[in-house]
Amino acid sequence: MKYEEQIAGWEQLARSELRGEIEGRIWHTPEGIDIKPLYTANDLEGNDYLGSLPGEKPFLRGPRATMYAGRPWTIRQYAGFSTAEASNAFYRKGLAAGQQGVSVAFDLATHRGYDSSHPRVEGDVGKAGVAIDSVEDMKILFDGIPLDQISVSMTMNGAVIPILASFIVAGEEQGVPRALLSGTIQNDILKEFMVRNTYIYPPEPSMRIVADIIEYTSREMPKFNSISISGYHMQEAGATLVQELAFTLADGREYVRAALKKGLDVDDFAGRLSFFFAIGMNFFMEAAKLRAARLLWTRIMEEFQPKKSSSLILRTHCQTSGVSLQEQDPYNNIVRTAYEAMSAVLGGTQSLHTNSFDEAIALPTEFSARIARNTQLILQHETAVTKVVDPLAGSYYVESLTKELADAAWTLIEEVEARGGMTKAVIEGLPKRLIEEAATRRQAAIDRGAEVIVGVNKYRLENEDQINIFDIDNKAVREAQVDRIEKIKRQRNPKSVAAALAVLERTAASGKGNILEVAIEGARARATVGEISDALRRAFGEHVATPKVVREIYGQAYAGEPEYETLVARLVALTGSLGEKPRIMVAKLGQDGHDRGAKVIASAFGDIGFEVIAGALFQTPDEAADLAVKSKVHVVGMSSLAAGHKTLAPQLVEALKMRGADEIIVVVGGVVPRKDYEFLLNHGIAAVFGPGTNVLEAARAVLDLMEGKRRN
Ligand code: DCA
Repeated sequence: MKYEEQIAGWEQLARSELRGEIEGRIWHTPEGIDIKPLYTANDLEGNDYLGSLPGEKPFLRGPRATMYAGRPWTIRQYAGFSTAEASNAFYRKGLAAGQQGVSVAFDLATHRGYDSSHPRVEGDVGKAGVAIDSVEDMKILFDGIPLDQISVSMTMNGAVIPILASFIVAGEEQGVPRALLSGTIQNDILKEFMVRNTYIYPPEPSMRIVADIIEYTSREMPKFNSISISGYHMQEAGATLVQELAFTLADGREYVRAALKKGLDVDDFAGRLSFFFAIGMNFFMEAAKLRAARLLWTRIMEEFQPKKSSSLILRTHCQTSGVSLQEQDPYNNIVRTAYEAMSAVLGGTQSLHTNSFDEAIALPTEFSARIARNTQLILQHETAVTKVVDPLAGSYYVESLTKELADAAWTLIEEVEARGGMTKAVIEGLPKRLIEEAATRRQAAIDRGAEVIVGVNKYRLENEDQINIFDIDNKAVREAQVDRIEKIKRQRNPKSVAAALAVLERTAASGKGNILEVAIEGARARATVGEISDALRRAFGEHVATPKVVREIYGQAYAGEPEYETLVARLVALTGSLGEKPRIMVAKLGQDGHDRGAKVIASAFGDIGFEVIAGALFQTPDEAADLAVKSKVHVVGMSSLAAGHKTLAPQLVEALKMRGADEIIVVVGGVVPRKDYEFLLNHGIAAVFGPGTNVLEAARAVLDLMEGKRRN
């Protein structure tokens, strides 16, 4: 029998089993790729990418010939909290227990270039990462960790200059010359403007900083990866895998161009560009994504005509998905993370972070961090996945997916190109809008139950035991940091600090010279992270984003559904009795730039019928209260994802009171552990919406509160 006839026979069988059309079983993914129930050899027709080998162009099957059979991926757990001392102890324990590389999470004050003593960062110091104010903190952070043997990744973009400069000086003072430092600096500013928001300066000078770092590290630090071009945060913000793939690679292309513009030879730096992707729950598609990423990067790099084949290779770190973790029934997260880790490994990652099961709620405890690390150790040592290179190759499904993802991402990459490249597209806001639309669509699918999340919108437990979570005494950390800053300022030579900062400011303003090179002198003289950042602020100014909210995505997904229509009708009635639309302000306080949740809420509430005022990022409680009063809002919804809620929410309530606006209802949403609810409710917060809250339920609760107020 011919293969075609065999397939026709299968289709007949399938139709009788399904008692209907196979077409009804096609899964229309958010990527716009239709997944069929069966893939056959026919699906490989016209697929030009089959038959390549790992370690060879186009590197689809892996950047190395032997992959994990030669050396397994690096187990690199992202961590950091509280003080440098506390984080150092955590790293050393992790390394002793099998972790193979360090990955530093800095707190948001550091990210945004503020010293811990700055009044704007009171709620942020030491919370979602470690507080680093100077070389002295950096030396403590790596005390007893030999920087010539352990590679260190630092997730830093906004304050990348003072942090990398301090790291280089800390290495020197540890006896490791910069040429021997191995590791990676994230240094990927474009995605900050799109999704992550820990930028400081406007896009153009920010791109110069990226290029200066590539120039300096390619000349002085041959073992150091100058950038980690990151799609991770895009997927976390709601991007589809095609968007993540396309925008990340388009960012990469832009960075290469920025470096070439500095006069560098492509072969001098391309081999030290690295990438970073998220790995979510779509098991095969995620593995295919990494294969497609390598293929497309080779295609992009060939345009620049490098001579070395290493300049064509995409090497990547991956992290399991944070948004796939749930507060409800949290041990399920161990299972989710394990599947995601397996997918990353089958896709051929070079380095991997596995999330801890409690990370939807708080920072990992020692226990949850151990399980996360062991998830990788078990993969490396017990499952035998390291024995064979690219074991998914040849799978009809995975090869088709790889091609479909590559084709779809390429179309989007070319669209960005037609608009003049990624910097322009970012300034115009295209990627941000597309990602926010995708995020809102996905939230609607979850809220409607079209996408099942076990333990959240299906199979939910009636009673949940609370798990132990890790909390940080933010006040104590801040006091310790402030003491150390004061001590450094007493001991350093003020003249050399002032001179170094003046040179730095001039170098930045003039457009000539290398900013990192001169900043190293500042760090050596013990200028702080805040002072170095301020010198650059004086030269470059600061970036201020205007928040925009997408419309008619959430509402459309619910069109005609009774529970949605009932809510809309309640809104209409309340609008009638108020004589105006109910106004809600969505506020982001402190340095927390994670605004996916806030944007989705703003968008959905707008569709339901509220008038939504989107507050700017990084407001202080006083600034938010001013805006709320000026905008005459009925409700303020504060979104908190970086653990600042216990400090900032009560301050917001107080600030409203001081302005005689206690009638404004304040609700808090985001990553708030249950054990903090009572504290917040006792401090004037009317309701708390934790992770996994259905947006319609939140809207209903806000309406109840408003109607209750009106009845009283
Ligand atoms: N056979 C022989 N040598 C190998 C093999 C193999 N099969 N696989 C890897 N190696 C070598 C590499 O060549 C490399 O040496 P080199 O630096 O001298 O070239 C060394 O082993 C380390 O391997 P690599 O795959 O580069 O892994 P990492 O050092 O962990 O780097 C990378 C991974 C993605 C490039 C890096 O940018 C990184 O660690 N990123 C992490 C970013 C991060 O943590 N972000 C947090 C959010």
